[in-house]
Amino acid sequence: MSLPMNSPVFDAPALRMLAYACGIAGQFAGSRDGPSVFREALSTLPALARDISWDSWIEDSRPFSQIGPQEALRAVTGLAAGLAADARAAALRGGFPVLIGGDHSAAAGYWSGIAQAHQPRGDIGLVWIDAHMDSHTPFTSPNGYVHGMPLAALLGHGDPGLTGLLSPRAKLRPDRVCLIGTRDFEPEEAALLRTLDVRVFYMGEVRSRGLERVLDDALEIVGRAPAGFGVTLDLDGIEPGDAPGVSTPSPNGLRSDALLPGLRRLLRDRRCVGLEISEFNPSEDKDGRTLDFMLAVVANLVRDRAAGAS
Ligand SMILES: [Mn+2]
Repeated sequence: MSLPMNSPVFDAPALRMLAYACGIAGQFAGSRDGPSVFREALSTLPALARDISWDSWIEDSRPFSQIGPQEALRAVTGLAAGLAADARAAALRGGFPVLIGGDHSAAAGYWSGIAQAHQPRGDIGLVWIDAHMDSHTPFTSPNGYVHGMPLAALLGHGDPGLTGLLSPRAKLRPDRVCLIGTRDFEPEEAALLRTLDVRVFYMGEVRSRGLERVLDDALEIVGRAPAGFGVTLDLDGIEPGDAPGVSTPSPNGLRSDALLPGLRRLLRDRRCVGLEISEFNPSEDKDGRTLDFMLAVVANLVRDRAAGAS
């Protein structure tokens, strides 16, 4: 590890937070409020707030009603460029970068930035936890929503504005990526991932083998990447009863009581270089269940990173 994460000379905060306060890529205004609701809740927990700095706040405030897919793609591309630059800067500054979204189009900018920060050591891997594949291109998408495209873009497929963030190269290698909890997708996306030979741990496999075994295999895949690996959590990957605060819920998902220790295992791995939590829509959250889950993930992360740094 050449990063200063564990170096005593750096006085970096344990976590560097980035916000993507946008819902435009999925046309759900509620997900735009996700980062501010999360930040507000975090600020009431001083034990955590001390170890956290907010480095970047990407916000989109335009009205949703008249925006078509083409205009949304242009807008998202501009926001993603800013996010990519900020994510790269946060990763290079030291401290563990965490993105809070916002719709999942955040992934294109965030992981492009993280990948470019680590590029001198080679590729990064990525664990993609999500009900969906997010592997459409503008040619295959049935509705043109950009939040259904970020994984394809990171693999080098799609609109050049998204595939070419910071660098024209593909940001992820298919053999160092895997999806977990997949259950809701279109055939064109499955076809792209099959062609690229990306490993997909469908929800059926998670249920039959158990999340622990699946994570063993996932770590084997993403652990091949020489520059470490990231974790992207689309909250709709979780069973809607456990995390209702999302825009596109999908039944029969990952149970939060198993996912919380599973995520902790991934995130405390010394090779882990970043976390993204996306699609938090507070207007759909019941009893703050989704917010509580996010806070628990971040609390574990702060504890584990602070312990690792001392
Ligand atoms: Mn997603």
